[in-house]
Amino acid sequence: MPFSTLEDFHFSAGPWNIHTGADPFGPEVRDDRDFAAKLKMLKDLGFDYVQFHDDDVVPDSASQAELEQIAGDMRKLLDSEGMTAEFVAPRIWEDPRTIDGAITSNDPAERAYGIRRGKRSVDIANILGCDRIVLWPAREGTYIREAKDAVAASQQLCDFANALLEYDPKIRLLGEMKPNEPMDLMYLPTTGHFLALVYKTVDPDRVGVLIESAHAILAGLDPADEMAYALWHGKLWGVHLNDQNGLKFDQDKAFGTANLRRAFNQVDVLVRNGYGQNGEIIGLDVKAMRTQKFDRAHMHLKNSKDVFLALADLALSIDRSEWQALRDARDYEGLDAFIMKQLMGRA
Ligand code: XUL
Ligand code: MN
Repeated sequence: MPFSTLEDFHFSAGPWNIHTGADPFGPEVRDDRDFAAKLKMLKDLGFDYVQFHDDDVVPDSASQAELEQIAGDMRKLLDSEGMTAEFVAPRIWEDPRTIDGAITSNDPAERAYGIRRGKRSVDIANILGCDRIVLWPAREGTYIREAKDAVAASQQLCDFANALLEYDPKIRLLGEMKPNEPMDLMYLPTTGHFLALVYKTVDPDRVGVLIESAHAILAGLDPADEMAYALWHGKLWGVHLNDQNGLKFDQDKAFGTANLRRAFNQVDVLVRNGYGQNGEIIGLDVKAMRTQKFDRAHMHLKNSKDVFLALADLALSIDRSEWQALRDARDYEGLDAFIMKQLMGRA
């Protein structure tokens, strides 16, 4: 696979990435914007794709007929702005029926609700014209290990994937794994766990992963190596680039702002492995600081995209023969200095 070019990269973000600044300890600090305003903002910033949760498009209370109508209207709005849906993710963590999980709840009626919600996301995706469903299994875990049977839970996660794959023969499912939040003990806490589950599903060819930088970092893993492993499986179908300052809450910092070198290594592995050439999108999952004023509370998106493009430019122009010569000589101190100079613009 040849290297990606800058033209291979298309960017996406979700409406939740332009937000009001509420956090678990305090209320909103900025006004909200309606979806159409967010869409225009994204377009102006050079984004061509939008990420959706199911209820960003259609409220869960809508009937099937209403779903078709509302999702159809959203499709028209996207078309009129020249935007495309990247994926739909069932928001299976806010409903009272999913307090104990939507997939691994001990109550079969709640598990049935989770599957119904997943199928509705497939219906919405079809109307929006995208074939990707992203699964972030937020409440699939426990606060105390004795609360659920972890072997049964593994099968329930596989059953959920199978239900969606069987519901629609074209849909693809992307697992987005996160180790630390909101549950204490999360099932399938890393990409590697989900990749092992992929091969137990009824159609492994239609199951892959979306890797979020911060989620890998929170698991104590290097996001570039996580991406490399998924690329080797041919299963890196989405990314959520962002950054994370140590083992804290999921910060969703702008890409590259906590650790530029770690960001470069993510971009480099994507560039070297032709990411984007089969329709994969550069997705961002970033949030403006709570302390940012309203009028420029979208600049974290632009900043992240600019950092990505600058690092992609570096990955495409860096002297790879010098890099290789340093590897061949096992001069890793020299390689360390070489990379640092590149990142500092002092090469
Ligand atoms: C949670 C997270 C989600 C998913 C989509 O940490 O990243 O927003 O990206 O459900
Ligand atoms: Mn994410």
